Order: sequence, then structure tokens, then C-alpha cells
Amino acid sequence: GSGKFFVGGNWKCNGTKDSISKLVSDLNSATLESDVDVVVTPPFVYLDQVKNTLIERIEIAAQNCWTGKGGAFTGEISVEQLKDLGCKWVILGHSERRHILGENNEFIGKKAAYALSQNLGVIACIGELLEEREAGKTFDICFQQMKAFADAVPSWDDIVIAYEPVWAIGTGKVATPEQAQEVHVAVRDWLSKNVTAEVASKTRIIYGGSVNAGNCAELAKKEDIDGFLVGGASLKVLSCYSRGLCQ
Ligand code: G2H
Repeated sequence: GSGKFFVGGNWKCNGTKDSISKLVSDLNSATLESDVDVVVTPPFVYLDQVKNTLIERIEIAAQNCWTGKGGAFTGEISVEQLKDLGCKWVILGHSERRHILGENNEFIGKKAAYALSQNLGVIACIGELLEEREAGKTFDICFQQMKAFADAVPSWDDIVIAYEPVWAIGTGKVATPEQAQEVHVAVRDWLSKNVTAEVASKTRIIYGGSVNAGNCAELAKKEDIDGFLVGGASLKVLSCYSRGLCQ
């Protein structure tokens, strides 16, 4: 694997002030391993609450951002505002935004470039639909999504790649460790050929899609799985925030 193990909890559009205050207090008293980067991704409206109550050791990410500087963009949240609240990261290209909200590669690339220009780290999501996998297009799709990021970003220093096969998201149907490893290796190889060997070896490639306390240990054993983006389980099973506790 590459770099420090990275686990992000993607809370998606869930929670209330009360449930989030409970989750934060549970996280504050959870045992976290020192060799794991732990990040949580609350909905925008709770970022400030979480930042003000969560231990410093856990970093905060946003679930989306605008493509540039703030201004007359009704309903958008700027990178500057996220930084102002203490966010270190933003998730971009999540499949729910690609497929439910219709975000395309170019739009996502723009956001990534702007976030990085303001020193906000990017959790760059890629992944194929079930029909694309069944048509043998998994690598093509992932490489197109990688290329869109690569064409847009100035540097790979603050990017974590999240491979999330869409058929495994929120479905309880996790990719096997072998299926995930196969794509992670291909993505690393793509980086080596299309960016640099150094970027390929140091960029963390994390897996997402129905990760839970029962399957994370096996996934974490794979050479090229450098962490997880956890959705559903991140709201209730805190052992998923640490590779060690899962094993
Ligand atoms: C994939 C994942 C978190 P879940 O979207 O990004 O969600 O673990 O619920 O499949």
C-alpha cells in the first residue's frame, strides 16, 4: 500500500443536531489507531457543529463544493467557506452526485482544480455502474474518470482516490477483496503511465461501497487498498474508523 491508511466516514444526507452530537461524542471516546488518518464528512449544515465539538485528531471533509470563488451562485458552498469552517478535505465525483445530480467529469475536474488551488484536499471518487462492469468496461470508465481529474489538477499531493463501484454502494453488495484489488492496481498503473511513477506509488487509493465491520479486515489486507470511504456503517459502527480495530 501507499502512505498512511486513510478512513473517511461519509455521512451523506443523514443526521440531526442531536444524532450528530451523539456520534461526535462516541467518536471522541473511540479508540483510534495512531497510524490511520481519520476523516468525517458531515452534511454542510453540521460542519461547524462538528468542527467545534470533535477532537482535533479527526479531520473534517465536506461532501461537495462550488467550482470557483464564491459569489452569485445561489445554493452553492465555496471552498473558501469550507476552509473558514476548518475543513481539510472535500469529496468530489461521488457516484451519487455523478448519477443522481448529473455531474460530469469536466465539472468535477473544475471543482478539484479549484479546491486544490486553495489547499483543500480532494477525495476523488471514481467507479463503474453495474452495466459497465458487465460490459467489460470497468477499466475504461475508471480511466476516463481518472483522466478528467488528471487533466484538471495541478498536482497530486493532496488527492486521495476513492474507488467505489456503483453497484456496491449502499447495496450491501461489497466488492470482493480481489475485485477491489484488481481495479486499485489498474488505477495505480494508470497513474504510473499517465502521471508519474512517484505519484502512482505515493497516492492513496481507498475503497468504498458497503464497507462494514465484518468485511473491512479482509479488504485492508490487499496490497493496493490504502483505506476506505465508509457510508452507512460510519454512522453506527465506529470500529470501521480504524483498520486495527477491524482486524
Ligand atoms: C459509498 C459508500 C461511502 P456505503 O457511497 O462513500 O457508502 O458504505 O453506504 O456503500
